[in-house]
Amino acid sequence: MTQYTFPKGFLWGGATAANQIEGAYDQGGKGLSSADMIPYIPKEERTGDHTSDISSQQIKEAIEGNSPRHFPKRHGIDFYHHYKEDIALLSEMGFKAFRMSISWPRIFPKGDESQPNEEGLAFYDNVFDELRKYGIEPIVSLSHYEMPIHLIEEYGAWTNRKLVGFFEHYAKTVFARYKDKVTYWMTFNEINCITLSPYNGGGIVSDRYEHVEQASYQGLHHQFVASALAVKAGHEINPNFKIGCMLALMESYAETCNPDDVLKTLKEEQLNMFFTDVQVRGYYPSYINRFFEEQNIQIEMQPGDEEILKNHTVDYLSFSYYMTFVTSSSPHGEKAPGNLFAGIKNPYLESSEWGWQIDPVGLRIALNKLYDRYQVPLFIVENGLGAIDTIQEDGSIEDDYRIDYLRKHIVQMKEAIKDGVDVMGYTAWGPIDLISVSTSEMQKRYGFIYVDQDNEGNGTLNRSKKKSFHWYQKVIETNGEVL
Ligand code: BGP
Repeated sequence: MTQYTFPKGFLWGGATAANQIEGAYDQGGKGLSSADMIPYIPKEERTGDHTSDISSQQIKEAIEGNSPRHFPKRHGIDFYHHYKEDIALLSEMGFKAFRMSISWPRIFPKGDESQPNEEGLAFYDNVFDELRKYGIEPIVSLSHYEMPIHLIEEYGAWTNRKLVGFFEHYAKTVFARYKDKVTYWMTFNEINCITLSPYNGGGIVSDRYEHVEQASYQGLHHQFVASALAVKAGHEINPNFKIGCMLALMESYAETCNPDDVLKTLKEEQLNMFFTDVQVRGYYPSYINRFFEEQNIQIEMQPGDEEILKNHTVDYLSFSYYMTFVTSSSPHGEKAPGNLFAGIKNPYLESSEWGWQIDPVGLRIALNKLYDRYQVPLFIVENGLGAIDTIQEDGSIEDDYRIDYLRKHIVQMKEAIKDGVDVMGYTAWGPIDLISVSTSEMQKRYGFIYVDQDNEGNGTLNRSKKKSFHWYQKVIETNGEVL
């Protein structure tokens, strides 16, 4: 029978990443991570939109400790010490699910050790126990934009095949440890990021490679294999595990009905679907060969790789959705930025304060297309509005703009469910204000819960409820009936 509303057991909640919330970067035996190297650069001094792709020089300064900059991802919002208070607030909102990531260098400080760091493992035991206490399902990413810095400096990060083994060992360690506490996993956050923002996605420092695309796509192949091996190991350790892939979805419309525009849009769509084609279908699609040839990219595969990819595909497909783009065969006009990508401005859409084009209907389109293509459960694991919040005199925050954004997207998700799409859950990005990945800002806030901290790291870190807190609480309580 057609599902006309949100299914029972729908995973409502919010999503975070260790490097954007935890802090305590040098506590509990944690090693330095790639994210710990990323400084906050004020807007006036920035050269691009994205500040996460950094240079060898910046890494050197950060490691030697002689940079005058503030490093926001080292401190996050200090979830490491506030997790009990934060989880209690999430539970008050009625969360069914909480997406978070494990910080790899908290478990393996250097990344290449055989023995894990017990203090790191114990921290996540505590977090999972706390979530379980309130009946909140943890949704855990193994890798969300961070890796031990040692693996970058010593091995060249994901360009090196050895990373596959290190990652597999890390995955097996946490799967075995948390097999009775966690059911839902995902391997690499926004796996397409490695080709768009190589440092962020794969620890690849662009100035160290002559042909960065070659390095990135080779690194990506290693991530594909590592992800499939993790799926294999996870299913062996607990057959009930649900292990997914995660894509930054980049829906784009052809600017006109000129066949050249339509073709260009199709080609861009293939380049976005390439990642999930491999992880859901289990093989490299034929269209990618031409792209590799034109870009002079050669993927080195080992015997057995194709079989690994084929035999260990993911259980579900999760993705982030923030904006859409427009594609033209002859690029022109004003650019509309996005989290990893920029396109042409769409005259029918409004934009966020950061220029991201807001497109709720695009979410319904994307859900339909993804389900047509793959026929596996879909999970929206990131969606939300980054905005500057103003605190009223009485301390309240009237974030109606955020409610409006989320409501419109949830309405369209519901329409997609009516269309017959199998959607398993929705976790809004940044339920508690956190550090922005693209700009390292604190003032780009997504939360239902406000955190008192500014871009330079000053503030009490006190948590308070915004208007959207009460709105989302109602949405979850009524399983999406009251929006
Ligand atoms: C996604 C990342 C998240 C998150 C989000 C919002 O690409 O997976 O980690 O931060 O984008 O982006 P930003 O923080 O730049 O606003």
